[in-house]
Amino acid sequence: MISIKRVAAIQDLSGYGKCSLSIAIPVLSSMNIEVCPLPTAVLSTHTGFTGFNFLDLSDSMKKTIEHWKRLRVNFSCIYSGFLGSEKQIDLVLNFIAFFGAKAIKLIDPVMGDNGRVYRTYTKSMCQSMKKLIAVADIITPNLTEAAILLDENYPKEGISEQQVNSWLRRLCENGPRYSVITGVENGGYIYNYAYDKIIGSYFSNKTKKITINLSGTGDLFASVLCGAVLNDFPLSVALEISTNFVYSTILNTLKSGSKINDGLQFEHLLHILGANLIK
Ligand code: PXL
Repeated sequence: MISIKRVAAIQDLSGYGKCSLSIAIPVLSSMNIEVCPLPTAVLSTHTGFTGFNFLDLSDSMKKTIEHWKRLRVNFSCIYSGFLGSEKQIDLVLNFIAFFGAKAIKLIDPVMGDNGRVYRTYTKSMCQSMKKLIAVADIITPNLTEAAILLDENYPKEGISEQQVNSWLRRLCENGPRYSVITGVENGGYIYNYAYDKIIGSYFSNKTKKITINLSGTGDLFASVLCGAVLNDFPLSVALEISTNFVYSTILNTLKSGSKINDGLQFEHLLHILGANLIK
């Protein structure tokens, strides 16, 4: 019998521009993980476009969760990303309380980037996100989100490694074993940093900064990390796999000549994720 690990992926479904579920489903599937999508919202595009259509699915989520509860579905992992409303943070907390005992809880506290909060995120949603990371095992904020979670100002002029390490420790204080801070720019490189509070170890990986920020990279990073952890790679290796895959994808996107708004072009590279699994 070939067993498969199952992930509840709680994120939006955006039709054009590639983010959230349109990244998580192909990435995790190509890493031999079954994805059960629990869409938080349906959008025509991600919120970086003007005039996007946004359908909040909080009520539908509630019914789906009740159905899954009756079916007693088992999940190896609960992975949340972009949430559509404050109510949904409570729904995810409730989901974790019911399904989370044996599952790895990976919370990507999607709220903003480059020092700016996404348009649909209110101040009180950002505050409530602190409750959600408290029940996580792994969190993957970018620098903007880490600053929000720690009530710090966004470090516009950059941040030292010592300071990042202090932020990583503080992010773990209220819950998660592992904290990751993604996309920290320094000296022409982009760093992803991680901390394991049980072992007390810090890890980092860097790649050359080759472009302005492309949207969806945080979602791609978190999805690959999720798949690597579920394939039993230690966090340090999972970090390296995710960092390298995001870098290859950015290179591929630029090479393809596709417009920035078309989103990340990762499809040609998915086979690499499968190949990584052969140990
Ligand atoms: O990439 C994060 C993200 C996810 N989902 C939606 C978004 C964004 C960022 O803009 O708008 C709908």
